[in-house]
Amino acid sequence: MARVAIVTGGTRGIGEAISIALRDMGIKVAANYAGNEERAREFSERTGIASYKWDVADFEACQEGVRKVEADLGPADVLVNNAGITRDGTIRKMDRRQWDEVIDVNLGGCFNMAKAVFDGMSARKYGRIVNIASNTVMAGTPNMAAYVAAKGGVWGFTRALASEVGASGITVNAVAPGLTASDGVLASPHAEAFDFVQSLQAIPRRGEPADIAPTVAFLCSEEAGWVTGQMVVVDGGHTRH
Ligand code: 4PL
Repeated sequence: MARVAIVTGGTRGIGEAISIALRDMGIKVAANYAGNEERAREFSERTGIASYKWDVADFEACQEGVRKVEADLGPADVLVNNAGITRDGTIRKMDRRQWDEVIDVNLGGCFNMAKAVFDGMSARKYGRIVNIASNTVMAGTPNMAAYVAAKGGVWGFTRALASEVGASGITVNAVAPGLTASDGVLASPHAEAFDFVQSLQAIPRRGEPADIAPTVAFLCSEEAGWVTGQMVVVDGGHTRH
């Protein structure tokens, strides 16, 4: 039986590349998205991958979304927590609402989705969970404190959860991309940072979503069963962790 994967934020950017990589491994993929229905429709038509709308920051919506995916495709074997947002600004400019939005999606979303799939994975004694972190945790990138804090939380959550669920046949790992030419980055002021960031990388070129997906795909594979609690940095050698 083909495995089933849920990729949050799976219709755009790094998530889109991950959805396609998992599909190409023979996995049945459900690509979650929160906002852009037009883009999700275009993605599904182009890739043959089903897309599902819910907000990962909403605990009940995650429960409902996973129920719907599992009714359509079968029990979830793989979860990629990729959905993420940022609200940038200095600490003086950042307000509490922006902080909460970023923490609720980037970190709360990982918790909500892990809760939604855990009972099923545990009952079947098999699961692969990959959380997308960021190399900003090592770089301490300024003017995005909420984002960096949330991604540091993702790293901690990954290690704690891995310890809890290893005996249930579930691995939990994180992948930390560097600055990547995703839809989100290209639509933001971070698109101006490529030249500077490239000058810090061992490999001096722009990171693309397709550079990130293969590492995620490996950690989602059955063969990766002895790797858990880890964070793999995939950033062209920008940071060395
Ligand atoms: C190096 O994850 O990893 C900017 C924006 N610069 O979101 C990121 C770097 C950004 C990053 C990121």
